[in-house]
Amino acid sequence: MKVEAITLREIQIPLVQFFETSFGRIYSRRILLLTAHCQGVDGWGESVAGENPFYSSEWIDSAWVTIKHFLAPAILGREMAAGRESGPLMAQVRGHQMAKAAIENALWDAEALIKQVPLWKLLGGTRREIACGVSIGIQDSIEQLLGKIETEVAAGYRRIKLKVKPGWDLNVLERVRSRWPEIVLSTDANSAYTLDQTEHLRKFDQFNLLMVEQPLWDDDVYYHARLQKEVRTAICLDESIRGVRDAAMAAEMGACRIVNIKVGRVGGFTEAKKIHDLCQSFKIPVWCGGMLESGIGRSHNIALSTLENFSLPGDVSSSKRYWKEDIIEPEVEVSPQGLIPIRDIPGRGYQLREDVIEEFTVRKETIRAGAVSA
Ligand code: OSB
Ligand code: MG
Repeated sequence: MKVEAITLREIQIPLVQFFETSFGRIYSRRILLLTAHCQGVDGWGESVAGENPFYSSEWIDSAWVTIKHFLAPAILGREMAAGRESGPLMAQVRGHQMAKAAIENALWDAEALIKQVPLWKLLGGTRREIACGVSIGIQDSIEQLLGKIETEVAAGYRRIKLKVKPGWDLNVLERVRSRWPEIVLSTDANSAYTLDQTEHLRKFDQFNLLMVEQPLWDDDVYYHARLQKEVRTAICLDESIRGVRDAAMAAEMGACRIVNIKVGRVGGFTEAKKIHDLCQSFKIPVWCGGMLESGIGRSHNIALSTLENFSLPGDVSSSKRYWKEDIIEPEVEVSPQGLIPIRDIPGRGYQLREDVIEEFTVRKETIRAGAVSA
């Protein structure tokens, strides 16, 4: 497998419903898609870098220039036996996991097509269906939130995750739990609290939550370990886990009892698999996080979720919760039992709608070996 050229593309798509976290609200997405042209086979990847550097320091424009000037030149023209060989070639660049993941995942996508095997099998997956939950953003009112939860529970989702922040937390959980005492419920704070608020965070314990996700700083492990000793509810780390060493540190320190794996946040499938295996050895269950992906990233998340230790419902939900029209065919659908069946065909399992991709594209640039210098 040799990468002859890489095409970067930005698509812009409106979300069917706005999405609000503790760091802000968005109404539409700008998504970087990447095509690795490998001697007749095209592999596709999606970067989870957002519209702004608020979830992490990376954002779509930083990913674009980092790929163009450093990562693509490190990959172009190189002969590789497998997608996993791309990581070491890009290792000189520090950080920029979301940019690296777009390339690495495109190469796994190509590898699965070249070998004519389903991507989920190539990754080492075993599950034939995956369990789905939803992440519900902060709303304008609690009534509006209750309406959304009602819709998702009726659709069959197996876990409801609520975004929280100071002022939208205990009051909300009180109302939700009194209406649904039994549903599997969790919260995600996206780093909205500090260790000074331990007493406040301890009050989350009364709501029988599956987990509280990333309560403290995005780059922290140590203070989460301190907090986990003070609260009964399991802490789950998202932002803090940028690679397998972070996961090992968190496991050894007892900073969490659950890990959210986002393949785009950790630099690609190879690192995601390492984190999966490490967590399994510590008996820490993992689940697949989402970043409001288009169909390409979504199909990759589905493939990853087939690994054994993805034993909790992920944030991978149906295309129609995000997009009027997704860029893949068929769109991702969740059964009334809250499951996505795994498609047993070569590659990512979903065809691309290249006409729709073209329609949403606002810029495109192809990079060839030797054509760009830093
Ligand atoms: O923290 O998991 C998060 C979306 C954007 C940025 C961060 C997060 C999220 C989600 C959405 O929770 C999950 C999804 O439905 O894709
Ligand atoms: Mg999160």
